[in-house]
Amino acid sequence: MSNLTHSTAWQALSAHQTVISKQALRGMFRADPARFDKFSLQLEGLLLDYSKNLITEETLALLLNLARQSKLDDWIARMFNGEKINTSEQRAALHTALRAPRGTEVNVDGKDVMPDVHRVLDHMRRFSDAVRNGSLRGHTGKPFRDVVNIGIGGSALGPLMACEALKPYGSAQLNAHFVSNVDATDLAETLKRLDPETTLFIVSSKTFTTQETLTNADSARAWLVKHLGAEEAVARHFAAISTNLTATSKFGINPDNVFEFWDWVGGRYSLWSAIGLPIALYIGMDNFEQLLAGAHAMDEHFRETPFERNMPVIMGMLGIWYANFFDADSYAVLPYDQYLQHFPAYLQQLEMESNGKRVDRDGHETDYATQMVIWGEPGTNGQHSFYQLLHQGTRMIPADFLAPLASHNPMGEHHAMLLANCFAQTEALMLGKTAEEVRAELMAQGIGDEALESLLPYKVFPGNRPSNTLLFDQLDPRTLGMLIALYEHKVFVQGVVWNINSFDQWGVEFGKQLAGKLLPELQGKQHTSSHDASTNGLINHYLARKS
Ligand code: G6Q
Repeated sequence: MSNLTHSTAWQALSAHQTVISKQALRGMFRADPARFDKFSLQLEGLLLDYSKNLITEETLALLLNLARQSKLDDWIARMFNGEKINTSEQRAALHTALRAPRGTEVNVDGKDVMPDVHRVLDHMRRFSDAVRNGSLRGHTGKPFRDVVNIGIGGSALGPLMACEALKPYGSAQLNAHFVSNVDATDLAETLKRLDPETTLFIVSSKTFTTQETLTNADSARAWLVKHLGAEEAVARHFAAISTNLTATSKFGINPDNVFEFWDWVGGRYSLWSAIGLPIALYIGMDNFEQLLAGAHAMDEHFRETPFERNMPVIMGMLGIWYANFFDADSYAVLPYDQYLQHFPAYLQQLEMESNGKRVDRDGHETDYATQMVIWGEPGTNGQHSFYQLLHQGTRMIPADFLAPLASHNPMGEHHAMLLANCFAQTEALMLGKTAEEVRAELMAQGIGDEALESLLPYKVFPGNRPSNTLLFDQLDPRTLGMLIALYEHKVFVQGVVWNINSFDQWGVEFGKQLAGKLLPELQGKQHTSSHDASTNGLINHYLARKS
């Protein structure tokens, strides 16, 4: 048994689970009319209602004991202070510094990183203003109309999600596009719609060695040069964001268009850095700074607030409750906001790449579960497909429901309907429908005894299915910043309790090596026998069909 599962706090939760699992949320609400007030929190315009969880005040106290036992407060201080908490890569994890206000001091290796952070933000402002006001133009003198971000994973998902989420703040003159996949279809379908004279490419890559990104960037450059008939056009139509300035200059990017960031910014935590340039171009730098300010407000909340009222701590510990004491293995994120359509995909990377690990900080395999599978789709669409399983499947799937109180697109009764669906779903998941209720319903419909009894089991809903609801006034840049930072810190809390390093990603690095190794075999003609039978079979089938 590991120290964690052996610990008093863990054992107390285990014992408590057997008590709670016999109780029903219905009853808990009936017994305590103040449950919403007890189990909800507010930060500015963001409300977290966590009352529809399988918890009592005692549960919460026990969960927070576990957080304390894990020395969460020390870890929070270590992260914010720039300690090298990403031990397997010997790096700090300082995304919080990227959104700290001017005048703050944050040291890494004895050097204050904040002047560099603000130097790059100033550069982003100059560049995005110039592109947006048309003073920076393409090779033929036309203003830019389309920005294509070429990047993958952490160098794409954040900006893609944020540009979609903040569309109401987006420029009418400038469109943002995202090309990630090495499948040429991604680039080809994007370029089909674009005019090379008015297209700006941003090559986003922390390492500037990622196969997909460099391949797409080469092909985009060839397209541009072919259509504009001049190699010099590249200097005006390409910008780069990277920690690897040698590689960007080798690619031929004009140094004035290179935006730097640093190894203490993890890919999936990088949208606050220069990686956010497509966001700044699309919504303007003032709005981008609002996004940073929202995240900073959440940072301050996370750092300063006692655990009992700390949103990321509460959300993180509830996740631990279900993953480790109820054996939940997946978690749904269900935004009732079309603009948040990419939010579940963004969180998939943030959560699963950070905490999808089975070896703890001491190098031992864990004897407890870690990250749950994260998935989701915007409501109400999901209600017409997978919600069936949420209501009546055999698994417990905790869920976060997110919704704005006001729509950017007020139209008839749409928004009231949207919210009615959101609230009705969490209520139904919690309450379920008992056999008595179903019987009464069927009798009222005049269904005869025999038919009624045979139909009854299918119409019963067990309920007791937990959810959080996050409500916010409207999805604006500041609120989005708060939301993203809330989930970043929730992930951190869980990583601390699970005693894992949330900031490395050896599984992703492994994938990068593998593709490079196999490529020459597909490019050649030689029959292969160096792999397992399945892989040999697939390669040889491809080679035979190719020729
Ligand atoms: C993020 C991961 C990964 C990374 C991509 C792109 O945390 O490390 O998703 O962002 O593999 O890497 P580059 O930015 O180096 O191209």
